[in-house]
Amino acid sequence: MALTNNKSILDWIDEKVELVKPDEIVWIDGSEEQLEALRKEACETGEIIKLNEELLPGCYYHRTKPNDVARVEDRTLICSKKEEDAGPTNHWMAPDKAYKMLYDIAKDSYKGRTMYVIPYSMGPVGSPFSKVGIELTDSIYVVLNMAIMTRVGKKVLDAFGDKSNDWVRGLHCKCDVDPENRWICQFPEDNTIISVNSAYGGNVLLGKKCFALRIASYQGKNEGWQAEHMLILGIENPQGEVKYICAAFPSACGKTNLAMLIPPEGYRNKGYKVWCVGDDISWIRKGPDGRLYAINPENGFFGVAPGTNDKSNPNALAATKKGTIFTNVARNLDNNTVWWESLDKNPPVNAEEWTGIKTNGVEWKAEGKNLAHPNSRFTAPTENCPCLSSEFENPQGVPISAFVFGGRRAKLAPLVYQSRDWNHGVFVGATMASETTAAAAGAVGVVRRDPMAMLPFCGYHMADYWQHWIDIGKTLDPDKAPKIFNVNWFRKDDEGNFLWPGFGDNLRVLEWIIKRCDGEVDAQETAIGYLPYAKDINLEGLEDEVTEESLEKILDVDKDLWTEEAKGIEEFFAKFGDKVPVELEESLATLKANLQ
Ligand code: GTP
Ligand code: SPV
Ligand code: MN
Repeated sequence: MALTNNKSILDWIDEKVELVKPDEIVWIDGSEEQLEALRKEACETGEIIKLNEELLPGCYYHRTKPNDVARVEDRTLICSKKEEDAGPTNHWMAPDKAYKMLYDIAKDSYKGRTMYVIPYSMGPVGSPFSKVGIELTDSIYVVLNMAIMTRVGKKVLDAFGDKSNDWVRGLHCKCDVDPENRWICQFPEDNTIISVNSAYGGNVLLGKKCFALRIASYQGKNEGWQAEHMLILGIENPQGEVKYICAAFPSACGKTNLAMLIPPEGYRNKGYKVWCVGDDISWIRKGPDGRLYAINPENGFFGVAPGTNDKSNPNALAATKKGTIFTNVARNLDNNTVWWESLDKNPPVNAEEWTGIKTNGVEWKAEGKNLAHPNSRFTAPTENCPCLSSEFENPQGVPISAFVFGGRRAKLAPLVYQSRDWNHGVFVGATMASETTAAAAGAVGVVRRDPMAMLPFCGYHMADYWQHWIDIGKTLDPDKAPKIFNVNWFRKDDEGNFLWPGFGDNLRVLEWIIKRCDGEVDAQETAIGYLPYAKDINLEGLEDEVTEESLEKILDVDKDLWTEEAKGIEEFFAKFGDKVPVELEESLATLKANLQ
């Protein structure tokens, strides 16, 4: 039975029912009984496997098709009416043509299947930041993931009432998971998303990248707020004051890890604490006091499994110990638990690797093969996270002191630097580059520009998005505007070893950032912005790993490399013609002049 009388919602569902022809329609009410029944059903069909109830209570295992393990950027389309509105960095298709193509694929595709209607809220139900979506799907796996990643059920519809337009339509059709007919389409002007022939996370959990970034970035431009690919963390100092930072790093470049970091021992002893508000997406708007406030619109973590262990990210690991769905990791058949690369040094002997091949994990690894897919993921409820911020549910969000941009760059980008002002900070974000990762299909390790870590997620013209950043800055009192920084945890020496220990030790850099925000530490002015004096990064307890000399190496500005970089930025900007905001052109001119 329908869970709402909202006519715009019911009409749209009727239309889609007519198109895909499900045998049955089930509304997701958000109750534990209903979810439990769906888990049972999915276990019976083999869609998911129940894991060891003693060791991993309420946890399940799922495997996608091997051709369907990551986002597909060249099949992700922005279907604005005008091609120009999608801009040169998005793939575009005219809405009429896209609807026709998608409807041809979707037609009758639910025959013999059930349509699940998922009402969900991005953001706490009833928060002024929050937005509602309806996802139709024929996959129980998608329902169970959405129930972790978002707030779902009748409460969402009750709070929404009979408003007619401000909700996002989402249709997901698993079809045959055919990569040749896979399309992830956003229609920003219609508040609509259609995703066909995939069952992988970012392609099908429509509340996440499709809505909370692509559609929401467009909404934010029109409504005066921002949707960003940013984590949110709070740093509590020994006096008990908490300062919040939002940080944008491209996919699989360390957001989840930074958001949940455990302070180094010396900091813990002094009383420092880190609180996680979000690990992937921020919705940001100006508060009544003129500062920017951010919420995490999600309710779960869809985190990268490989590399997560009790040293690198104990908080994320703890979050996966109950009520979690694991996708494309390996399964230990001796005790029916999960394993992935670098979880520990003991790959299971009796294992099933991520595609389901039975193997001796020890030998598999010895042959240099991975047991888990490099983009294997866990879907864990935020409430499981030991360091979840008490402000996580705050409908007003948290005040932001600093924005941090960063990426994976073996060379060039120093450990940290600060922009000269807001507009220069927008330039720093707009010109970020990073090595590609397994989070998207395609080559890994290739440096590409990824402005604000939004290259795959901006729902409109990238240069208009930069202009939106510039315009937001104009509305902020400079004293209240977040300060903008850039970091790089991934500098390598010529042998390919990381030059910075990363993970918990990144707090040492965040401490400098907070001190800069509070005007408590000097910095050296360089061609690219303000860099720390090596003495101002606290290395206490790190003496074996980093010396002041080696730190100076990753705090350098190599003029030749940066001159090359400025050329690369110029070429990049050329793609956008005269739409590049004049403020960014000015920053480029200043950079070039500074490097002379
Ligand atoms: P998405 O969920 O794809 O948006 O990614 P994310 O930005 O949340 O990335 P995540 O924190 O999951 O990190 C991805 C990979 O980077 C993992 O394998 C981590 O182990 C590794 N990583 C994270 N932080 C650091 C760091 O400070 N130093 C180094 N060397 N590796 C790191
Ligand atoms: C990313 O790729 O940035 C992710 C995972 O956070 S996904 O939801 O698949 O987009
Ligand atoms: Mn992400």
